[in-house]
Amino acid sequence: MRTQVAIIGAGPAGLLLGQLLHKAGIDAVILERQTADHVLSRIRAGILEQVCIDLLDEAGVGERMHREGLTHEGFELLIDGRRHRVDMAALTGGKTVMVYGQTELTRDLMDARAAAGLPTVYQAGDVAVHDFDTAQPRVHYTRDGQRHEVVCDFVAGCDGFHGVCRASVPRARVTEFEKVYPFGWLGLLADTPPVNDELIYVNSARGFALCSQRSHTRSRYYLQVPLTDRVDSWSDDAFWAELRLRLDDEANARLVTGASLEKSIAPLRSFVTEPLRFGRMFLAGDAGHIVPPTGAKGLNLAATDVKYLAGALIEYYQERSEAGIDGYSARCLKRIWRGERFSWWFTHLMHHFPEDGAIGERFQQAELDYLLHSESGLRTIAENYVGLPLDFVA
Ligand code: RFL
Ligand code: PHB
Repeated sequence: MRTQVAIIGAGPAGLLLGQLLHKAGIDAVILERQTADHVLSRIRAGILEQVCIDLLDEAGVGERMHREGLTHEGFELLIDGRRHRVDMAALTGGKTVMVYGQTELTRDLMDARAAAGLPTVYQAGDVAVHDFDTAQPRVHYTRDGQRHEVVCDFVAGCDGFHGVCRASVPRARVTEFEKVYPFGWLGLLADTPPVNDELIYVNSARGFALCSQRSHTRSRYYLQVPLTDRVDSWSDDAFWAELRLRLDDEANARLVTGASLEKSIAPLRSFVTEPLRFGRMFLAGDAGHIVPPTGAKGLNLAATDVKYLAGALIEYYQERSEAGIDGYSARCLKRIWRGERFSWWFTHLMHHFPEDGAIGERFQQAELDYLLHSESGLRTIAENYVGLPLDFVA
């Protein structure tokens, strides 16, 4: 098979790239290791920045998102039993975020791709990328016991943190920056009305918790748990009981519990690969970088990588200019590091780090005390949360 761009991975990054390239008349094939149902069963992000919303509109898949997504103008911080509202809109000149699950966004992209008759190979096994330093990269995969080859101009590595693209680059050509946090997030999804109209980020004596949502009838909650905890040892009842201990009276009075639709533990990690381009192969989204989910940045950073990559490839095909692809890595990394810094900092502010000792706890309390009583402090949180501008002056 011959195509212009071979996209590895049908997560949000790969599917969005496929859609933007299609709109520009550029051919792409997507190779995905899992089934479509498996991709849709992974419950992940829930908050979209305006940049991401605009991009989905540009890709022509924003209709259901605007109909069903919930616009949020603020969120709450529950610190030591007291609520503090971060009025994002007031602090950022009217910016907001949207609650719309990654699953829904992925489904919209999959539907648009199917409706346009664009090729996606699900259950593509043993994907291997070759010759990405030449003008004609090749990708091999197996399907139903048969080996296939895709010959292309470019490879887009949208295959997530455990993907094959980054792993195919000789070690000497990559620098990886990594921090693994000493706890995970236990998440629970339930068809119960959310406990609050807005999200509540909780720093309690028993650790972090988050009250999030997918709609007016579906809630998503998270608890900070030790890395040694196993999801099987957390019954639904145990989850709700622990959540109650981390919430305030007002939230407990409104909390509606119910059977979980999904429950999983995600480890927390900060990770960046430099560079993001290797000859004619590019990394985008989780394939190149991971953030802890506290700042809700993972999916949004993936979307901006894709915006830059689509722009660079369109410039290459339409104007025969390599400027965009040459600048891709540096341009993305500048934004990625800002998202990484915020996610790391906000994670530090909101979680328990027992190994930092009593002095670490006092520093955290003092920092929260400063931020929550300073308009500049609150604006710093709000500005980062709604998403920093796309390009910064060097
Ligand atoms: P994805 O979504 O991981 O998609 C990558 C796709 O590539 C496929 N793949 C391969 N295909 C072919 N051959 C191979 N060898 C392949 N290896 C992998 C995979 O099956 C998959 O379908 O990456 P993408 O598209 O870059 O999207 C990024 C987002 O998914 C991610 O940033 C966020 O979901 C991160 N994240 C969260 N972000 C938030 O903002 N809020 C959250 O609450 C939140 N929760 C999460 C998360 C990420 C998690 N992971 C990755 C473990 C919870 C979890 C559990
Ligand atoms: C979610 O709804 O899954 C969610 C929301 C905000 C975060 C992380 C996860 O910071």
